[in-house]
Amino acid sequence: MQNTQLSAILNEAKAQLEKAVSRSETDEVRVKLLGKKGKLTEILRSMGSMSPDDRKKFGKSANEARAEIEGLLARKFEEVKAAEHALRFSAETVDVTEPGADIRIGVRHPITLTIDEISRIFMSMGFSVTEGPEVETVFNNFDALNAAPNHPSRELTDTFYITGDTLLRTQTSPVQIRTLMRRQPPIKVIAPGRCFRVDTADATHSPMFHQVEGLLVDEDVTMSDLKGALDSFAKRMFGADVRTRFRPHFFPFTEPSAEMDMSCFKCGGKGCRVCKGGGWIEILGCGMVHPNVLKVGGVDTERYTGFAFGMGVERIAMLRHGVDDIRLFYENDMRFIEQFK
Ligand code: 2NL
Repeated sequence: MQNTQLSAILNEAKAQLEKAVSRSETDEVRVKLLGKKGKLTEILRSMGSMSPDDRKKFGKSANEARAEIEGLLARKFEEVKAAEHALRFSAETVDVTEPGADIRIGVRHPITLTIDEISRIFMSMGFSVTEGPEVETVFNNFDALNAAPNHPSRELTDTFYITGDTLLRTQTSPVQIRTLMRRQPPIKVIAPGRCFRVDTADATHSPMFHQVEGLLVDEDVTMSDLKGALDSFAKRMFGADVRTRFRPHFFPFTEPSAEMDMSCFKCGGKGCRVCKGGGWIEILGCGMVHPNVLKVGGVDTERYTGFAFGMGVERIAMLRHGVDDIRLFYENDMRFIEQFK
């Protein structure tokens, strides 16, 4: 190397390539020094004014410098290319043997499972399952069910009214009223679903809860049919050895009316924590359909009679599974929900 300009360019090439970390940065160095407007190119242009002798010598040196820089560039290029690949490989590494992300499949809710179980039992006795709206008319929810105009459950403090004549149903009976008004006997349906009553939530109360009601209307239906069907239900839901008893009660929509107790499935009736010592557990309300209700559906009350019943799904689920707080059903804590699948 005989020329200070050339050695300056060579040093510049070395210094800049030292810093370059990518192929594009390396190429920038090439353009700056060897490109059309590069420094070396510029110097070569100035050779025109040299004597032939100087030009020959300088040209030789310049070619050597170019060759050296090209060599440096080529080496650097390979170096950063390898580094870039290594970086990309490590960044894009996929462990094909890694197990896939856990897909969480939900489970059916314990209330759904309980409704399904109750429905299955009544379906096996020939009942069909019917559904209806949660927003109902005051007529379907109260008037049609023979509730006196001053019946306490009609109060604003007990029922969620939407308007003066619509409300959130307080039981699923309106579904059966709809069935009665649409069809003629024989009628044999159950109506599971969500109900609403103004209530402060505590361990046994919730303003939203579920019921399964049943209605059977046909010729020659008696209280014995009611007792047989509901006793059979209790045995299949809670165990073949439970016994049932019927205590007189009052409902506006049935006459006579009763509440059904079953002997405690836990202690067999001796008295324990589950039955609170009494040996009996109340599980549903029932009765012979009041003629006034049958008349709403245009049913000939001289020819047909019927029985009806209603039960709280949460209560049945709590008894069966030993759940002590109704609010657990509505918190959507999967640790709770998943125990019932
Ligand atoms: C209870 C009591 C009951 C009914 C519901 C009913 C429906 C029609 C006609 C007559 Cl369309 N009755 N339903 C009858 C007796 C009792 O529910 O304690 N439920 C939780």
